[in-house]
Amino acid sequence: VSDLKSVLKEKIPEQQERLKSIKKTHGSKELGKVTVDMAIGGMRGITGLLWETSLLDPEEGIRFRGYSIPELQEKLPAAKEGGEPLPEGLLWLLLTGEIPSKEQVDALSAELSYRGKELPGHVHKVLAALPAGTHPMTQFSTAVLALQPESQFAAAYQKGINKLNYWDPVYEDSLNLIAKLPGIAAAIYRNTYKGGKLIPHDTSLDWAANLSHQMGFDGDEVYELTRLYQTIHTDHEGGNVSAHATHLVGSALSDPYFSFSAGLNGLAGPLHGLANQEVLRWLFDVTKQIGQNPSKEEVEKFVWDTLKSGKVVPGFGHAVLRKTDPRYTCQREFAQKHLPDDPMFKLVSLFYEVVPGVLTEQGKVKNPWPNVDAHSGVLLQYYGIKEENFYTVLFGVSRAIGVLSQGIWSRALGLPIERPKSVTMDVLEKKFG
Ligand code: NMX
Ligand code: MLT
Repeated sequence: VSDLKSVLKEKIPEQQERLKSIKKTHGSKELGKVTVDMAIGGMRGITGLLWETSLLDPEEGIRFRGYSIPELQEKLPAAKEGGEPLPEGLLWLLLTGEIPSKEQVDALSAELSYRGKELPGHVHKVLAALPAGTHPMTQFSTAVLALQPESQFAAAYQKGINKLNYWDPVYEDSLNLIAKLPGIAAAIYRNTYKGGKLIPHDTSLDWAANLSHQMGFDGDEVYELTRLYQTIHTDHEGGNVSAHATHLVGSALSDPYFSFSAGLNGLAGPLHGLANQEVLRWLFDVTKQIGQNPSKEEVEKFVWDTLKSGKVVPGFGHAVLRKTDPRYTCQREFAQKHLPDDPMFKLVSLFYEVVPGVLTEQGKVKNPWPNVDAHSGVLLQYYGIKEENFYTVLFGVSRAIGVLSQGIWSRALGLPIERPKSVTMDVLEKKFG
């Protein structure tokens, strides 16, 4: 067997046994303590989720099924010799734990192309009915929800599917949804910024190149950027807002359309995925106020002014990471290779020199280093994707690959409905007062 679904299916029984044995042998052991600060402080530091597809180390950053980003760049099949990984390969890795061959990835590209080449007509109508000026993330989440009537899982549940088989229609829904996302994102882009003239899906292109192509951007380099971008934004373990929201909603056995739409609504927040849009606005503010070539001192003052006005510095800080995000580093390397003299890249580099020092001096943040969102917009700008309001949609397309892969495993492993206990202030005062 070598197609994705068969390889995945073979792995499920052994992983179910593995989890059973972990529960039996270690089920009552403690993973850590929970303090009042943690309950009040967004559950920061509580280890309380099972998430198989990736794991975040505070110092080293993300690993996908054990592989770092440089390792993925080396090992995953690429569209061209020495090029960036194909995100379809990462989908395979996240679902099976195995690095696929080029043939397997090509077959998966063709399958996604087949599943995704047409959007149901009503999705276009739903998008067209939204008022002009509706934010692209609102459009995106709405379009995903508009696909929900296609859910094979919801239909199977109504027919009384055995819980042992949940994973199968969830797999079908997830693959169909991932396949359709480039078409949805491109339709939103073309409707919002290019007068509604859509560009048809090209069955000869891989999944990421099709996204770029349907948006209206063709060429080797922009395809490579899209492949890299779509690979690195997929997954960031389970506790981030979009992953956790998708997981939470899916745990009620809401189907992948419902749960991913919920995840997108979380990604649309400025402290999470919308930060990539905010970074671009902030960089434009800098150039408007102090020009394209500001000095270090001018940038330093600008950062302090942002902090003093009670705003966050977008693209910096992280809830778990304590070093520069490796997703930032690989985008920096891409820029050094392809756009070393771009003035906006130089500005981003200047911020990398200045911001961590200012945030450290201010003494509030736990992590003064840049995250993924500090760099992505500048690369997109360079290739002509100038509309920063759209950037979080691109993040969302990628995030589907991670959170839906875990969603399939959550159903295969029979994970239960998520329902942590909450308390009132009254309870805390009575308990500890
Ligand atoms: N600029 C200014 N203040 C900050 C920043 C920042 N970049 N990061 C953290 N702080 C503040 C934070 O608001 C908090 O202040 P207060 O005590 O007044 O509430 C204090 O520093 C301590 O926060 P941390 O524990 O360091 O950070 P936390 O885990 O609460 O939040 C983020 C993590 C990512 C939400 C936060 O660093 C932030 O708001 N960064 C800017 C927005 C951003 O770039 N988000 C994108 C994250 C990546 N992604 O794609 O999702
Ligand atoms: C993410 O990619 O989800 C962000 O870095 C946020 C996080 O991990 O908390």
